[in-house]
Amino acid sequence: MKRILPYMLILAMLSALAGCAKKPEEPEARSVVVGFSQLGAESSWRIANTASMEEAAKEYGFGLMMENANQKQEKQIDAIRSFIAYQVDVIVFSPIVETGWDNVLAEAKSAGIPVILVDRMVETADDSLYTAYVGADFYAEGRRAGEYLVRKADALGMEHVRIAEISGTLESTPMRDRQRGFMDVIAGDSRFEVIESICGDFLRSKGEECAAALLSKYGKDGIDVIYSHNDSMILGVLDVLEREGIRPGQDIVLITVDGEKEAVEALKAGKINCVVQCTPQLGREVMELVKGLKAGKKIPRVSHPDEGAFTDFDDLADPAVEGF
Ligand code: GYE
Repeated sequence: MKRILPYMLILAMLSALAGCAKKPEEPEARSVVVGFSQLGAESSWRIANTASMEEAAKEYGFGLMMENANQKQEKQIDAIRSFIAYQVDVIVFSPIVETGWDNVLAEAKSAGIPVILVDRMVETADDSLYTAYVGADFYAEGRRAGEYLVRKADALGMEHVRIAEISGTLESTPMRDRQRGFMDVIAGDSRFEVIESICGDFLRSKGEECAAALLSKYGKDGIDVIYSHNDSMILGVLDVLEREGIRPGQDIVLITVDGEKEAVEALKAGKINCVVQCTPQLGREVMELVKGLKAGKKIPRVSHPDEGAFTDFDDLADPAVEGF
């Protein structure tokens, strides 16, 4: 038996080698490598988005080099430079803020590597620095939040509505556009007053801090509505309100954006009044564009997913009312 073992090993190695020899017959697509710079892990939305990108890359048979920047722009720039050095086929990235990318994007361009922006946008004078954008229409999301509030104020007969806004990361696309869309809807209606806008960086812990600061400044009777730019922050607010014996969704109207499970459950429980949807499932659309690019096709410049909102005016028992 002892003598047979080495032969068996050799045989096993030979058949493994034979297996290797088959490799070139694998689908062409496997030779595509995508460099993906994710901006962080600040929310359930972000974690679901990362998973969506990983799953889609696998499904399309693409290699995915992913770097997570932990909310640091410099780290994203480093990651993009490493993708250029590696000569990936396509660079995909979610810019944490909108400005400051021109140099590194110009480097990608001169290396001949196309860039697809996912989730967030860049602000640049040179539109040729990126090939496509895949992500939500954040302005429309902000408008949906505002439209809900107008309807709610009408339904409750509110005459003076004091709104506190908890914003996402300053200078990021969702922060800017969710604010702009919301403000555009309520502007010119004298019932509405934005008493304060503070930044919670899309983080649950900061949502808590913001809620505590707002309550100590205005008291529970000084705030009618809290509009949060994402679910993580509103869930932090909810924790604080409940701790203070304030009934979320009743004493203070809560409006949020994303649609993660915990927030949708809170909506069903009457603790949140409106959840504007923003899907993190962007991976397939991105990989479809990568495939198109590799096939030499012209790809759409902007792709927005279809989105809506869940509110306390809806039939919340409808199975379509579901979080991610
Ligand atoms: O709403 C928030 C996340 O950019 C759409 O970032 C994304 C936002 C999302 O941290 O939860």
